[in-house]
Amino acid sequence: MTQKPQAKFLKDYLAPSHTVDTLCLTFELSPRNTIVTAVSQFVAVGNATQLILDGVDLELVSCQVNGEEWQSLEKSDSELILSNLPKAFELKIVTKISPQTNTSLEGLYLSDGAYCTQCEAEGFRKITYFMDRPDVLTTYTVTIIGESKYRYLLSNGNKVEEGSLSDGRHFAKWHDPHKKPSYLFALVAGDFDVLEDNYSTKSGREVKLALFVDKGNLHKAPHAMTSLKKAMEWDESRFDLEYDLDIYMIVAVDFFNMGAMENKGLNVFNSACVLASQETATDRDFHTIESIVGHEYFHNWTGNRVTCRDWFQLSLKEGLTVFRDQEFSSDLGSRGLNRIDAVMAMRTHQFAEDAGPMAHPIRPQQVIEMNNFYTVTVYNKGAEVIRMMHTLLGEANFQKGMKLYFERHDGQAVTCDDFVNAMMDASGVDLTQFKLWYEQFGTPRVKVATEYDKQAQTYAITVSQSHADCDPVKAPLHIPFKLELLDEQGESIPLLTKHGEIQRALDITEFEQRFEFEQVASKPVPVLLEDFSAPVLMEYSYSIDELLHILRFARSDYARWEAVQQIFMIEVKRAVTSGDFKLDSKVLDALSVLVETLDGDLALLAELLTLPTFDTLASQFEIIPVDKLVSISDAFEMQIAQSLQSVFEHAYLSLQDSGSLEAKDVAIRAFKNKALYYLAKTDSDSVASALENQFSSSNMTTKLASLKAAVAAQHTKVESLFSQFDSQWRHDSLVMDKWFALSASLSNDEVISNINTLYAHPCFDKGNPNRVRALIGSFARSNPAQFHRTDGKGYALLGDLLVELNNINPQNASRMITPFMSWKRYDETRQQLMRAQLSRLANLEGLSDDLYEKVEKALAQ
Ligand code: B3K
Ligand code: ZN
Repeated sequence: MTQKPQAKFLKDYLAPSHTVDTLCLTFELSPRNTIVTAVSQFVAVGNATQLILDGVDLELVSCQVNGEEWQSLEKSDSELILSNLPKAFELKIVTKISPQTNTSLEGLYLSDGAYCTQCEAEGFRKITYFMDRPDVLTTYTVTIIGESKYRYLLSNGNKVEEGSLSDGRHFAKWHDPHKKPSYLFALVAGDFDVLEDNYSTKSGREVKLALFVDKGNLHKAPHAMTSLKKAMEWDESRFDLEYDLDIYMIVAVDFFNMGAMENKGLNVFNSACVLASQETATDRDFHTIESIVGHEYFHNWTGNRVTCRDWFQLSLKEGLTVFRDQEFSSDLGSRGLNRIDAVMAMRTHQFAEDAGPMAHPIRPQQVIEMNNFYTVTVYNKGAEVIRMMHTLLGEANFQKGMKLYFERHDGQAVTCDDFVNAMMDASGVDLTQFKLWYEQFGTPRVKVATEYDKQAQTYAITVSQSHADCDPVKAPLHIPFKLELLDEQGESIPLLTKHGEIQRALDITEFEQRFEFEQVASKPVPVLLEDFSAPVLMEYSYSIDELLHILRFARSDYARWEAVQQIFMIEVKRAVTSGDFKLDSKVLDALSVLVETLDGDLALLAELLTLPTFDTLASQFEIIPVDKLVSISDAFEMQIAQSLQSVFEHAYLSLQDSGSLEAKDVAIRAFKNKALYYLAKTDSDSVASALENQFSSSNMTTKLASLKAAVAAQHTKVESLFSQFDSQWRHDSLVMDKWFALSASLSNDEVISNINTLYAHPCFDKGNPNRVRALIGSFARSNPAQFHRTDGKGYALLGDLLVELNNINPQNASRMITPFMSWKRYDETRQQLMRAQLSRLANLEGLSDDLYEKVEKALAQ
């Protein structure tokens, strides 16, 4: 019997037994027989005579210590243990690997014929035996030898040599002057089209920029290049951080498990996060690309120059870098819209993770498969934790903290505590209690009660925090609680207390705290937890009128959007209990006024007109009333469509974008597409031609919106639009992902057999994570009615796929299992059906560690 996978614990951390001075790697590339020679200089720390190296799926060819074939070695599936070693020695290890059969997309693999690597978190061990842990930093020199058809031979740092070999192959040698951990190593070999550019840093370093894309895709590269230059400039101006090598390369590949990877000087990107033209990509894609290019670039300091001591500290680099990319997007674009995006991710996905079997603190304490912890908790909640520090300290102190962090830790592998300590020491703000955010998991609840005293003209708010759904509960959390008080006219009331005016936020440090505001002339409407100033569930019973007041007057765009979301939530909950699916007419009137006046930012207006997603609504219920939620959302949307039909028609016809990517045009498109979405539901005569008209556009945002509207309205045009799209875009699989996603979200009974047919579509490939996510990910996520069918066919579809993916690509399988993780939140019938799929996986021969960890936790509930 094979042993069950074992968890690793943060508390067991031990510093490495050896340091490694330099590592010289030579790759002789061949699809099934790549030879990797690793020569490194080891020095024992203390008296260690034994060295444990990680290695998986490697064929050991030879192992020499100081030039001698080493006999004292033991080999297992995952380790090579060398004994009787001298204090300092040179180790030469030769291994053989097979990139072609590596479908896990981790280690060295082939993506459409090009060699590429993915080493984070623990993929370097699939390349050679090494101490594959982030606290072993060393200087890399890499020689790549390959056939001449692999025109570009790339690795980290600077190219120091290149040439031809007598057998017709060629080679390139790279040296990275910055010490780095193995997870940041990268190699790429292939033939590409290259977009080149330059950037001069503010201190005058000339940096060559190069973006490598598949042949024929050069016209889709400029946006990523522009984004990169914007990111470099922004990091200089906001964080005073400059780039530190002479070249920065980005390679786009089709087969990639995530969005992108920040390897030093050589980022590898999922082509979906690089390639964009207005014919093939939506405005949303353009935005995402800018933010991911920024994110990977920002890692150069927050992640690469200062890295993590161990993987439990992942949020040290990811939470901080997400915070930085969010700020980048907000400084360059709309702060309000970016905040809405961030909060949606938190409330829809992170709160669900916190409420499920995989709940973990932003610094997990135990892990079986590290790849399972690249989560919304570590990333997005991690970013919220950084944002709270930013709120508590203010921008100036926060920047002082960043500066001190780099002064202290540049070139080191450190912990989350080191980061918080730098913030604390630089600002003088005590963050001792705040550190609990790194330990506690679960979503805290914050209850608010208010009292107005007309005579005394005081307004008191009592804030209490509870942690019933969290673990471990030791003490109250330190919560920055932002708020605005609106008077009857919608003016902001100054927050005057006995101790002076509140500027930034209320400091909540106790289980219950009362604040009293003075000189409040009339009963205010409070905008509580403004800008989602802490990742908590806020409980306060607003009336619809108060929320409409906030919608009209709040200073924060986020708060206005949040007010509408709350209104929808209240209405949905009411409808679930009462069975009356009629939206309050006050709400329809208010929305109608917004559309009529087309007041303010149109992109925000489009968001204001969007109902919370199924998952967001579901998060409000202990047992999710699937069928009711689907019917209520449909009914509400239909009422909005019908009662706003004429204002939508008018707005739709009166607005025209000029086709650019300027914010103004993007906003017009967003709003018009929302209008079309609703108009399609009314099925008026003019709609069919509007749909066709938009569909014929060469702008993908406009075109796709028409297909989306037709799908949501189940319009008679759907079929013909689908087949036109297929024949137009079959040659471009990234565009076809949009088509796969929409095909899977069609809410009719044929969708499952349709998906089974689509598996055979020439563009589809189960080995490609983008395709799988587009088709099956969308089905499970955005087709609740069909995925949760009570005959279990939706669950079986996902279950079958997971069984296959377990062998092909465990990381992707593990990502795709998410919908099953919340099986306990459904009714008895659905619970049993989902449980059956989980048990089927639990009994699978050769279950990967990735799936094992999740399946076990799900079933243990
Ligand atoms: N650091 C990578 C993610 C690696 C995921 C490994 N399973 C991308 C990023 O967060 O920037
Ligand atoms: Zn990252």
